[in-house]
Amino acid sequence: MQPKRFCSLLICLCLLAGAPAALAKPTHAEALFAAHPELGFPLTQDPQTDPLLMLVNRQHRLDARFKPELVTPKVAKKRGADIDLHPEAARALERLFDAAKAEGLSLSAISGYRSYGTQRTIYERSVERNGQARADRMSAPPGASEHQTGLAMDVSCKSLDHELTSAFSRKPEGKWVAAHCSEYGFILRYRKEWQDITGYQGEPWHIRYIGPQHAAAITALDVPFETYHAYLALVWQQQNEAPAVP
Ligand code: DAL
Ligand code: ZN
Repeated sequence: MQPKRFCSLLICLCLLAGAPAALAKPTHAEALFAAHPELGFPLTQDPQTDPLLMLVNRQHRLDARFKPELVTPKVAKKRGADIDLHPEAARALERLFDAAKAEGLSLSAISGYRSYGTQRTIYERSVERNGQARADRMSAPPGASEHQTGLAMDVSCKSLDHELTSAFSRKPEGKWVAAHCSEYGFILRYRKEWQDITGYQGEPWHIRYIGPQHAAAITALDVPFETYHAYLALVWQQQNEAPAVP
């Protein structure tokens, strides 16, 4: 290449590397923020440090020693299941199970808090049984599971013999959970249409507590938690921007 053309190419590349945000494609969160600059309620805490909004996935992992405060919710469960949860999530789960019961539905709790070590065992077994690629679509490596936060619960029902299967989404219990869990502060964390973002195939049984206000907002926006979390950072930034000096 002629030196002159090479220089022009170099200048172009440099300009692109330092391109202003306007040239870059907006992220989903930025587009969401442009369409919905108001959340509808004020954020009282920085979403990045709010313990109930903790984002845990492969990119945001927990330390092996992380262990939340835990209590055992008083709900129906599979025999022998470990269903401890963070206290606020546990109370909310009790309300959710009571409401389902009042509708004649029989939910069962299958798996709540899991330590780093327990998650490692589950993940390694899944890799052995299913191979790396398949295991990675179903199971989180240690440190990357929401179950370590104490804010996630896997739920099933009697008629499925308490199994965690995609058939749950077609059962009255699964439909009810999908339609009503946000009223109790939970979200369906892994919808199958979001697998490119969450990394996991659909899990209609995995619910995550984030509190009723955020659960209502994210449900209305119909986005995965990864996107909502990034969106909240933009809302927080706007909320805390100093007002312009006249
Ligand atoms: N099955 C979910 C992704 C977990 O292992 O936490
Ligand atoms: Zn789960």
